Amino acid sequence: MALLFASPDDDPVAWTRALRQRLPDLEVRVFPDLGDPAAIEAALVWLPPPGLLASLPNLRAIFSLGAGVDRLLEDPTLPADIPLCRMVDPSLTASMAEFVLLHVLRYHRDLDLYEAQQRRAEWRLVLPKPPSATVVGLLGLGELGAASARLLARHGFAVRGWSRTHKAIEGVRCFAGPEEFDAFLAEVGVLVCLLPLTPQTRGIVNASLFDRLPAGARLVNLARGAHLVEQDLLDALDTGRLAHATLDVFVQEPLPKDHPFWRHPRITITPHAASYSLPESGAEIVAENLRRLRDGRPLLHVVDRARGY
Ligand code: OXD
Repeated sequence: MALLFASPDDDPVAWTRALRQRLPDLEVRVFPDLGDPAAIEAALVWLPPPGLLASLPNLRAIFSLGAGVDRLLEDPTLPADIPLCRMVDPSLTASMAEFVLLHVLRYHRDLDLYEAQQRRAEWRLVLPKPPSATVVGLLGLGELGAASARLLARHGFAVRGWSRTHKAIEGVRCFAGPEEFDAFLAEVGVLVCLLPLTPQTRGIVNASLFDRLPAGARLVNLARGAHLVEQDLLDALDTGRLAHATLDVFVQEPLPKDHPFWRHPRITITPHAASYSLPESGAEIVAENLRRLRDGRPLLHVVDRARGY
């Protein structure tokens, strides 16, 4: 069986090696060297050029290298009848939870304030408080949100989570649906967005959400840029409704050089760096799905296209 690997961000050599260690008969073709497209039965992709997957006449499965599949689903030529699988990989989940903890700790220990004070050469101590005094709210309790919530709870933070349907996670106060949205937000000091991007969640991080948070809350968006209404964030930071924001994802990536976020004193930017899948563990998941594809067994982590994740 031939698999097409296409990603501008992942190492094709490491992935090919890791896949072939598990499936020695697998032929891996690395975009743009497709060879005969008719021989390709599976594709492992991140941000493939629109139309690429539709050009493979015998494709039987699409595996995403990322947890989020919104960009794939936005391609109008994406073959409708071929299973699309999300990446659910322990290394991706662990690196996301680690990044969430990093930023929550940073806000909890007021490093954003100290960085601002440093710019003014100002020496002023903010008395530390215990983690239980910081309420962290996770928007999204899927694979990544739930793992992050558990890690935060283990560190002693007061953790709340909000999702479309009810979840039960030990140590986490779980809220669900539009009717519990206000109650979820009411006491959140650090809001972390880890939602999938769907028509329902696009623009969900907006002025009306900020108004429901306690004044001076901090925001961490690690999901997708389109969850956030950019001008609403700038306004909320200007009025002090929000104290600070950390953004890893943007509507346009790379973030254009003249974008106001770059130079804003109360925004921290990272270049879509929160989480990544290591070939050694991610390849295990893909290899298992390739075995299942070969044997005609049900694939793992198939996206519900109507739901969008
Ligand atoms: C993902 C991402 O979807 O890195 O995994 O954004």
